[in-house]
Parts: sequence; structure tokens; C-alpha cells
Amino acid sequence: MRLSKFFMPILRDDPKEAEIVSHKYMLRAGMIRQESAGIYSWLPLGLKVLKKIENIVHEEQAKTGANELLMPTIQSADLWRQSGRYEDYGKEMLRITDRHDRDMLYGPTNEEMITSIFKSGVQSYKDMPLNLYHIQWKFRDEVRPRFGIMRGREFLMKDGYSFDMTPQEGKHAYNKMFVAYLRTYARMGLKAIPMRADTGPIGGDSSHEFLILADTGESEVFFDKAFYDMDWSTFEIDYDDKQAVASVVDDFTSKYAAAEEIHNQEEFDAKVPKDRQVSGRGIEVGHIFFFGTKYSKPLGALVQDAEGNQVPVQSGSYGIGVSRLVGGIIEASHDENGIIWPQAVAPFDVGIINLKSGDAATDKQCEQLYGDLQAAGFDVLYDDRDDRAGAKFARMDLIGLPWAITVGPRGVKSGMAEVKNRKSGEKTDVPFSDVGKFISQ
Ligand code: P5A
Repeated sequence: MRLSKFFMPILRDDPKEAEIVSHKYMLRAGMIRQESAGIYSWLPLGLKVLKKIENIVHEEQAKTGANELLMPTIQSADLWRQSGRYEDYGKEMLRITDRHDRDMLYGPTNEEMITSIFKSGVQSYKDMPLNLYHIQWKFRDEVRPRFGIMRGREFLMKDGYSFDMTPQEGKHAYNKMFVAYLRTYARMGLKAIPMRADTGPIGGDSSHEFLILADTGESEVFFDKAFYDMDWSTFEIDYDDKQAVASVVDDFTSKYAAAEEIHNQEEFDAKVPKDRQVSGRGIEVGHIFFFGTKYSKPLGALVQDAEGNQVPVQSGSYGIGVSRLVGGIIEASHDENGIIWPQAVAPFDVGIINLKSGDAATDKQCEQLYGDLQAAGFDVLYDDRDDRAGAKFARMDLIGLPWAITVGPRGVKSGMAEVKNRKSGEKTDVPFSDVGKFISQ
């Protein structure tokens, strides 16, 4: 992509409304634009990151055997009346009346609808187990939408739902998602600590939130320092191996970690020596629940078991804050000059800065490099605009691509590009023909 053709409306000054760094940088880099309180348009740069995150989520879900589908954003109130949540959900639910005076709503979550889909498609234990998910916009009329897309009213969520015959099998489905979530976040460069959590309006008796640490996080969290020494790499696992999956879950859940709503200082003191007790703030980037028959019973989702009995299905639901993650990753990875994207979610792999647009030799060299890198499979943003060098460097730092390659008349003469690693700040002179090789190492 040529910057001259890319819609990336950069703000020179810090936006006054931004209280936290991710919100500030997302606005300044032209990733999002506020349309109303807690409702945003995703501009091309922001959308690219959102898609990268979605893609990682899809890949990790596929490994677990989950099925992707797509449910609508607008739901009928009927199912919610059956589950009893229509009244319970209160003011957070955006209620709509259609032209026939039917009660509709903009979905804040989909437990009811998916249970009804399941019910209409599965009658026998032979079609189980099942995990169905989608990535879809949600609406929650939050009292205090804030921090940009971090606590929005309209936001993108991955929500998945498991269906099993027995509580034990349901537990395995829960464990699989637990491990898939660890892997998903790790691929985005995040250590998301699973913490015991309150189940709130979703319900059930077992639940974990995944939190990444950041001073600007909304929740206060308490955990064992031992988490720092755990294996957060994207370890390989056979999801059908119940024992192996359970042992990863046990390993993580045996250590104390809790958000404030559920934190118990006495238990913390008993389990964790003082010098290993850590408290801080965290951003909730995911939340998983096991609620057994809470929705299947009232909605009549019964399945025939091997003995011919009709039993209510065992379910859990599993959420990832896809749009919130964009802000969360920035909170976890930035400096005073801007964003530092982890490679896996960067909007482009590499940027090229033409120091002297209009100079025939420099333009030619940049075009050559731009073509070569694209041919080698890199997604490249070529800054071909006629701006001051200082402005170009600042803009490239702000948008935080992993690599920036500077090409100027002097380099053209000596046959060298200057390659800068955004994260380390290290600059290396590299012959033009070796740039691709250099940045892939
Ligand atoms: C799990 C999937 C649920 O809704 N039902 C379906 C369950 N869980 S949850 O914890 O309420 O939400 C899941 C994740 O969505 C993100 N999230 C938000 N992101 C941005 N703005 C919001 N207002 C918002 N509310 C929830 C969080 O990451 C949360 O973990």
C-alpha cells in the first residue's frame, strides 16, 4: 500500500478526550473515529489490526474443532423471556420495537439464540459434542463507556458455546477453551492470566477471566508471582487428550489469581508467601463460563442419550474481547513515540520511508524495494508522500510497524538501506537486495 493512497488521518496533537495511551494512539494514528459515546468507526489501519486478531482467534478455534457460524446482531425478545433474562438484563440491553410492535433487542450475548439453534439441529448424543462460535458485534448500553474501544457500547466479541452430554464432558470442553485461550493470547504477544471470576449475568458456577496486566486496567487483580515463570509459549497440545488438557488447566488454576470481586486476602495469605504476592491492575480480554443446564432447561434443549433418555444438554460459553484486544495490546506494547505492534497483529509488516520523494534515483530505488518485499510476501506500507523527513519518522514510529526501512539519496549511492527495528530501536545498514532476508530473520 502506498501511503499517498491510504486513508490514515493522523492527528498532530493529543486528543483531549483520551485518558489512556491506547485510546490516544488509536485516535492519533487514525485507526478509529468516535461516532457517538462508545460507538466507533474502524478506519483502514484499525480494521487491519482487528482482522489480524480475528484471524488468530479463528485459527486457534479451528484447532479445537469448534464450528464457526454467524448469528444476527438483532434478536427477538421471545427467547430471552423464556430464559428469564429479558427483565434481568436491565438497562444494559438496547431494546428495539419493530414496525409490527414486536420487541427486539441488539444482542449483548447469544446464549439463548445458540441454544435454540442447537435444539433445532441436534436431537441425539451421536451428534455431540459440539462447539459453535461466531465473531459478531455486540451492544451493551454501558453506564460509562470509556477508554475508547476498551469499554465500548458497540464492540466485537468472539463468543463460543459448548454442548455436551455430561458435566464431565462439559468440563473437558471448558478446559479445551481455557487452553485455546492461553494459546490465542500468547500468539498476540500477551500473557493473559486466567483468574477465578464472578459469573454475573451469564450465570453458572465456574468461570475464569483472562487478564493482561496494565496500569490502566479497570480491575484490581491479585496473583502469585509464580505466573511470571510459567510457560506462556504457544505449546502444542492434543485437544482430544483429556488428561493433557486438564493438566495445563490444573497447572494454571493451582496458583492463586483473582480479580477484586472475588479476591480473598486470607486465602491469598495462606496460599502465597508475602514475597510472592503481586497486586496490580488488569484488562479483561476474555471470560469463560460453565453453566450446565441454565439455558438448556428453560429452552427445552433436550438430547437423547445412549439409553434413550431425554436429558438437558450441558453448556458453557466462551468470550474474547476482540475489539478490546486492539487497545489491550497497545497498552501492553508502546513507548513515548507510539505503538509497538507485535509482529503477529501488526497492520503492515514493514514500512518504507522515502526520504526524498521526487528525486528520480531515490524514487526508483524505493519502488524496486517496495516491489521486491511484496513479492517476498511482506505486507508493505510505502511512505511515498512529499513530507519532511522528521514528520515521516514520527508517523512511522506512531503507527508502530515492526520494521521501518529508510531510503535516501546517500543510501542509494552506497547501495544501502537503513533498517530500523521498532521494538529495540536498533538501526542497521543493509544492502538493498538483502533487506527481505534481514527482516525475516
Ligand atoms: C461469554 C461469551 C460473555 O458475554 N457470553 C458469550 C459470555 N462474557 S463477557 O465477559 O460478558 O464478555 C466477554 C468479553 O467481551 C469483552 N467485553 C467488552 N469489550 C469492549 N467493550 C465492552 N463494553 C465489553 N464488555 C465485554 C471482554 O473482553 C469480555 O471478557
